[in-house]
Amino acid sequence: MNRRTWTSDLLREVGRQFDLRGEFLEGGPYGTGHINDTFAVTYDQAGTRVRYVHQRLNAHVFKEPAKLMENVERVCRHTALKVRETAPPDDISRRVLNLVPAVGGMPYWVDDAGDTWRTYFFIENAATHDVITSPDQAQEAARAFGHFQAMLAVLPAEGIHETVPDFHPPRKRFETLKRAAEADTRDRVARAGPEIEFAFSREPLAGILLDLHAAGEIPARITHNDTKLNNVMLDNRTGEGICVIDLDTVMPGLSLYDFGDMVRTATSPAAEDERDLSRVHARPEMFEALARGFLASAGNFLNKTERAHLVTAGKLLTFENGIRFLTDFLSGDVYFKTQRDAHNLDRCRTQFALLRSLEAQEAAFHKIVDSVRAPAAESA
Ligand code: ADP
Ligand code: GN1
Ligand code: MG
Repeated sequence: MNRRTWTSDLLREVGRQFDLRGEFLEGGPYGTGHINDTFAVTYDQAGTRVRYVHQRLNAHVFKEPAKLMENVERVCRHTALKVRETAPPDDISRRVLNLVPAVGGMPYWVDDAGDTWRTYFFIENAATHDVITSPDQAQEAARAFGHFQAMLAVLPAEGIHETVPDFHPPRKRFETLKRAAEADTRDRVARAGPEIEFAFSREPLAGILLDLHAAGEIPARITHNDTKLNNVMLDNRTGEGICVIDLDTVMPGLSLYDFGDMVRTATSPAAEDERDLSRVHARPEMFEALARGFLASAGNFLNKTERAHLVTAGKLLTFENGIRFLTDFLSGDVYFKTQRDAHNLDRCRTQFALLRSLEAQEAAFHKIVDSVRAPAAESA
């Protein structure tokens, strides 16, 4: 059976499968994630409106949803304990994702089309931002992601499954691009000539962190692996980065991949799919804010080599996402959600424009890193 199109009735039905109280009032699609189907639903609980998030996992991307949900449950449980140690006692449940169990106690429910659903408390009075407008936002988001990594540092890696095989290794991503360009199954290579040429010209970038890791200079840790800035909730009143979300790719990875994706998503003032490339560039003040925030919470466990490669990581993740969008464009838009023709090609172009801007400012950005001393580290 095919994936079911969403209707209020579908959301009511999903709600009945979870341990929710009260009456369904309304619900609909929510957020701008590229992968899962996310819905916000509102219930009336004895006169109070309470919201939840239902998510239908992307079955094309996540082949083993039960294992993925084991990870998510484990990470939620672990971070809930850690957060209790440092968060204000009257504001704990907004600082961690809270899974609502399905009727019967499982952390998810599988519908008759075979799709997996989960439900979280809706984190109120906070928001995610697709484009970052102030250095404070960048610093807070980076601090929150660094804090998240610090919390995961004490989680035993053995229990964590690899939810998407070869998710980051950029050389593999590059090989996949090559194969897609050679196969040209959708006759799209002709529309992406300059982008393919640019990707090939930057191929050496793909191997830098992998080689350092193979040489034992940078360790694998449990990382988030999808630290785009709209995967952290910032408090609407104080601006504080209160909760890291989107835990589907928490698994062993490199810390630098996480920092690099923040650089990719916070330094440009333009949207990821902006068509006016003159608007795409890396803002030094945002880079500095990211470095400050990340080093404040992760500075105590990063080694010298990691610290020395923060700028490279930004370039690499921007490149990696550029080649992923390009690959998906060439393959017929099978992975990322798209809303228009050539959407993935537009996204690829912004990534490559941002990479050029990062390259042009590389020396200045290194100076920024040198000038940001890791403050006395926060404890996880
Ligand atoms: P995707 O994997 O598709 O990116 P996310 O888990 O990032 O899915 O969710 C998509 C968006 O939904 C987020 O960017 C955020 O705005 C919103 N969201 C997700 N979980 C919650 C939550 N528990 N409370 C409030 N908003 C949420
Ligand atoms: C996806 O799920 P979302 O929208 O937060 C993708 C990331 C990409 C990002 C590009 C599981 O992130 O890896 O970097 O799009 N997530 C997955 O915007 O592939
Ligand atoms: Mg997301």
